[in-house]
Amino acid sequence: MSEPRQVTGWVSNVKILGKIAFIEVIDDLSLTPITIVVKKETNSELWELVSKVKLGSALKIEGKEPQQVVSKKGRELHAEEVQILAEPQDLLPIDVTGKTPASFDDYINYRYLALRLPKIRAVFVARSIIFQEVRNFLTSRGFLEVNTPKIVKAGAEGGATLFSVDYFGEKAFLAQSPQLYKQMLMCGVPRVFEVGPFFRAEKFSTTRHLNEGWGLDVEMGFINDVNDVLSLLEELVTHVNKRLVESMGDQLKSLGFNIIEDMKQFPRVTYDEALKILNSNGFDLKWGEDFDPKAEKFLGEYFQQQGTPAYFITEYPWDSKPFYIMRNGPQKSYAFDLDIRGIEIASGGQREHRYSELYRNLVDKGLDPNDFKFYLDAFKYGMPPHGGFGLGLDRLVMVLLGLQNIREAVLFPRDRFRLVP
Ligand code: ATP
Ligand code: AMO
Repeated sequence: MSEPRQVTGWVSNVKILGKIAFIEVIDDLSLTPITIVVKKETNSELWELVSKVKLGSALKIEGKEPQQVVSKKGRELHAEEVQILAEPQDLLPIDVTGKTPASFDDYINYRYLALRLPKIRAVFVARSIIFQEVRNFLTSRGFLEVNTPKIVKAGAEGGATLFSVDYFGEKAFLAQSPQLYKQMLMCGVPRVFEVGPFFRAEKFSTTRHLNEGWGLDVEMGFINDVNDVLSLLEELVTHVNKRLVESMGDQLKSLGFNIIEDMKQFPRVTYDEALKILNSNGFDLKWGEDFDPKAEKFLGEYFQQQGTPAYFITEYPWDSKPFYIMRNGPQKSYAFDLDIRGIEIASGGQREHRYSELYRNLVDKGLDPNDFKFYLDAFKYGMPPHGGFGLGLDRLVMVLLGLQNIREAVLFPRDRFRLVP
């Protein structure tokens, strides 16, 4: 037996086999419970206590690890002292043994309990690794982590999807993205990133839209062209996935997650080439049209068949992209999307950094340059060529784990019908 040690956690299963009690306890951030063993003959007082312990109780256990572990789950503690810290007052609304599945909604309504289930806990452990690795990668590449306001005066991604806020009598909005701020910062810092929430009043009820999400925004100055941004994004996603697979790939696979073991190189196809692929496969899309979810899904399967789950679509029509994107000739732009498994994960591009061109872009998109004065001003003082992207972190978690619904990747999702918990 080892030195005595302490374990704290919740009872997820109780098995009494004759004179031995096996209490499974979810402790730390482990994805499998630790088995607490109590033998009647060694400690009858303790036996009395644990043989009546209720499922879901919070315990503190002192005990020793045996030399040989019998439990298939791999970790065991022979208890010497058990303290019941809290007991459930009601029947648990979801089965924490995982034997009887709960409804999709109940896993969200009782998320705190669902987190005791290895398959749900795994998602949020993976999410935390993904967020950490995003930060590690970008910091190692010389990016400054910044935080920009979430209550703003102007939207950057189209007026229809803004939540309005009464800001001491003045009309304000919840930020749809840090777009304007991260670009303004390009006039003072060469490379920035932000991990933060964004808000979109979209009335979609899809499996990949939320009304509050977490985004990664990256902006890099002094770029040669948009390919610098594509390469950085490819390296970032490859790094994050690699680290995820290294840290918990085996556990994820054994829990049934359809992970991506190898990202492979990301093909780069232009919008025109993607349109050609789609239209030669039964679609009837006109030049300039955005790819709808059906077309995105088809392209996802097309590239998957070639063994590449992630791919870029570049040179989008300028008309379909926001004012801050740089034009590429009369009709095209330097905007791109990154899709993984047929879902848009990120979009970005090279920006228009020349004041007069940017001013013209605003006018051409029907926007009033006066509303954007604070932003435009930054382009007067030596704004370098720059580009970047916005990446939906909830969507990234979803596709890297092979989840079917973005709500599974978020602790307390906000959609049109969900404001609590
Ligand atoms: P963007 O803001 O760049 O459009 P997005 O990630 O919201 O990004 P997608 O999810 O790839 O875009 O969907 C592409 C577009 O298809 C959406 O912007 C939206 O206009 C439209 N769309 C997607 N799902 C629906 C839906 N259920 N109902 C109506 N429109 C939808
Ligand atoms: P875009 O509007 O494409 O671009 O958003 C960037 C990424 O954010 C994610 N996303 C969403 N995820 C969940 N629910 C939503 N409602 C939602 N809307 C967007 C997607 C999307 O690819 N400023 C630009 C980025 C840039 O050019 O830097 C922007 O916001 O994964």
